Amino acid sequence: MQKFYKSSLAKTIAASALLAASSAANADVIVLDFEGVGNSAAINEFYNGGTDSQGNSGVDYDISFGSNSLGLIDGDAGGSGNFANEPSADTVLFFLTGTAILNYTPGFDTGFSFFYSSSTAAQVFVYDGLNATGNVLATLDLSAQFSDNCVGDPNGQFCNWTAVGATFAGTALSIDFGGTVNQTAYDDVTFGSAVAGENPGEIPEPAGYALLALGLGLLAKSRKRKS
Ligand SMILES: [Ca+2]
Ligand SMILES: [Ca+2]
Ligand SMILES: [Ca+2]
Repeated sequence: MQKFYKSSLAKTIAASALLAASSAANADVIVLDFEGVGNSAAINEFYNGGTDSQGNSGVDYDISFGSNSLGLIDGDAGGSGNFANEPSADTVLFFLTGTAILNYTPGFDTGFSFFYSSSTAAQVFVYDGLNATGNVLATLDLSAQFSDNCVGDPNGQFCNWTAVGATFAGTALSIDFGGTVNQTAYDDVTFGSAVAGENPGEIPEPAGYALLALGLGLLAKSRKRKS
């Protein structure tokens, strides 16, 4: 959390870091963290200017989810999810029944990526047509890794999350998460980059730390001068 008190120096640093980040990053990268989607709610038009099945709405990215795509909140946060250590707490994407297809009507290019936790090996396909039609532009391979080397937070059996991504040529219009129904959860689903969770709107940590160190250095100097 941000502290209530913030010096003007910190504000200037934050503003310049944000400027540097936005000019360097691809503006077309979109990361869906599913925060704000209701527990067991069909995501529907949550990211398309509408709402999920419980009336919640998110940023309008023109991304429409099929009615089988559900939001799931961690049991430790009051939901019914059996997971832990999710990359963005406390909500993830999963599919309970049927086909698991996502349409992105404006299309996206360059790459696709996400974090997943799965109890089965599976494949996710990126298509250049809507509703999983046309050519397969990329295939992402998932392995059964859900409980490898991890514990709950404090509860949750699906506690291991792995980033997976692929680059491709052309324009993608849909994703087929088929074959992973009720076995796999997803978070920080990323369009336009093969690096999951890469968000051009976030201030990069290394720059923040470097500037913080600079600030501390100045503070130390001024203290020396006084003594
Ligand atoms: Ca948990
Ligand atoms: Ca959690
Ligand atoms: Ca999340």
